[in-house]
Amino acid sequence: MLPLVLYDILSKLPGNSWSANPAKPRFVLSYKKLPFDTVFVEYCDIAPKMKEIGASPNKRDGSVVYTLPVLSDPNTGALITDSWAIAVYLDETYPENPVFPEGSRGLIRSFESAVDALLRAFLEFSLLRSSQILNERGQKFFINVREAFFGEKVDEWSPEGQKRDAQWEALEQKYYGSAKIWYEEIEGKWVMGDTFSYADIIFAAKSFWLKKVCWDDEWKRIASLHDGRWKKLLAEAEKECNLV
Ligand SMILES: N[C@@H](CCC(=O)N[C@@H](CS)C(=O)NCC(=O)O)C(=O)O
Repeated sequence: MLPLVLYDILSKLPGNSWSANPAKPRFVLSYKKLPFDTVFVEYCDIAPKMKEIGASPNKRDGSVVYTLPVLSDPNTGALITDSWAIAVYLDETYPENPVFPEGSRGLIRSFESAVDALLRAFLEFSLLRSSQILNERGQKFFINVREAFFGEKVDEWSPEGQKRDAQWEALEQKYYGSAKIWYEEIEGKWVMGDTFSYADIIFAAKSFWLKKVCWDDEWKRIASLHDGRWKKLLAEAEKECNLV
């Protein structure tokens, strides 16, 4: 079998990998024990590079935008944009070790929407930290794109004080507070009890991202929340996916 190719976003961090959306297919590929190589692309080069390889653009709020992750599968010729479409493709093409237990896709899709909606309240903070781990060229581009998206200059995204405090409150109480309810609703380690699924990958990928982009004291704050359960859950998901 030829290795698949995952297009991910370059950063200054050791090992480069940091971004939540490309982390999801990385978790899936490793969980399924599929061989793959990663091509890291500078944020500002995503559109030209994806046009060059013939990848389809994505949609964001009605506009067309080239995004990562993209997966290329030389075994079938498939070239897929979007983390969700990639997960579905991988489960359908390589059914061993499924990440979507039978009949779960619709619910997991809703789960992802719920996670993303809760994240919105502290997105400016997380994206500020994300911008800070990019190389200069990538950082400039990233900030321009997100300033247009938020309608706010980068300095206004998450200034220390009331706004930052409210973002932390949303992160700790709404985001991880809701997750606590979901994960406590059923006995067992995962969202679906004893069955590991793409829902856990969605959630783990966000914690992975926060761990990578937050400053040490900020990650410690998240890691100690609810008796350390989110740090532990991330470590367990990484282990389940053969990433550590
Ligand atoms: N729904 C998409 C979202 C992908 C996405 O927004 N990717 C970001 C990086 S995390 C991106 O490539 N952005 C490029 C840009 O905004 O120009 C997915 O899950 O793959």
